[in-house]
Amino acid sequence: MVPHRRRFLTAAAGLVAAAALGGCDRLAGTAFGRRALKLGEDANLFVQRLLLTPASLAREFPESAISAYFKPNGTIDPTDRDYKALVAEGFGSFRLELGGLVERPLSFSLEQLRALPARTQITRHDCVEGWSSIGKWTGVPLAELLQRAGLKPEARYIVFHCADTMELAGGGLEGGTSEAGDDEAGGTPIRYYESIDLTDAYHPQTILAYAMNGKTLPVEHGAPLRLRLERQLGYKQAKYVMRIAVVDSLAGIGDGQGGYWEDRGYEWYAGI
Ligand SMILES: Nc1nc2c(c(=O)[nH]1)N[C@H]1C(S)=C(S)[C@@H](COP(=O)(O)O)O[C@H]1N2
Ligand SMILES: [Mo]
Repeated sequence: MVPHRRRFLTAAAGLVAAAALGGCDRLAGTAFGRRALKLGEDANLFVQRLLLTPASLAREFPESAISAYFKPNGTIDPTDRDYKALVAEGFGSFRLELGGLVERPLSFSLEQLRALPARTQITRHDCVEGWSSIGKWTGVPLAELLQRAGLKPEARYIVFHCADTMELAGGGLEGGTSEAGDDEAGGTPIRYYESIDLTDAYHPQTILAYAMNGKTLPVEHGAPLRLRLERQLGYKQAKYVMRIAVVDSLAGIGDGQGGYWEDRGYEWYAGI
């Protein structure tokens, strides 16, 4: 412990000196510099581990606790033309888009998502309306996707853009794009959206689920992909997720409160 600590302090002092002398390129070019940079990586890992302590996991249940009936809620059958086309072809051409403040914008087919490391969890869903259901969810941890895309330093929030129109904005300046919605007349479709911070984004139980109770996720529960975020209320669990955007502020999303329901008065942090 003690020698390790001394090495740390020596390396840290040296790091400052070397950085002052010639910047990171020169630092990385030396054996000493490589050691110092490696130390930074270890520190990042340490902070991640701290954030991911098992004590902060939401409760998980045995198979026997799974609800015989899991109530579908909110949108249960999107009428949006683009979404219906995806349903009709079994989501074969579905791509999840991941962009915004990332080093590498990515897009994933369902097949690609299913090939990534998966997590299964049996958890209780609590809706703000006062009902609960227990379900088994399987999906890819959001952290896996974010790691592949690489967050830029300014990244603060993850925004989920969904396929389902909740209402039509009263024929604003942007005009009704007829290909976007199901309703032919007036208004820009306002589709469901949600957001979380990076702590929740990297939480091990934060997954994009493509299966429920061991079967392909059904349309009423958010096919082909829905968020599971087990330490928060039901409305945070975005269904029909099409696009994920990494942002530095929620100000430009909807009316600025971070979600469809948040913009209508619900709490942004809906901890249970
Ligand atoms: N895209 C989308 N996601 C949504 C909603 C919605 O209407 N549209 N409703 C939310 C609410 S209030 C709840 S309780 C859950 C319901 O999920 P379930 O249908 O699987 O029970 O989805 C949440 N996610
Ligand atoms: Mo809900």
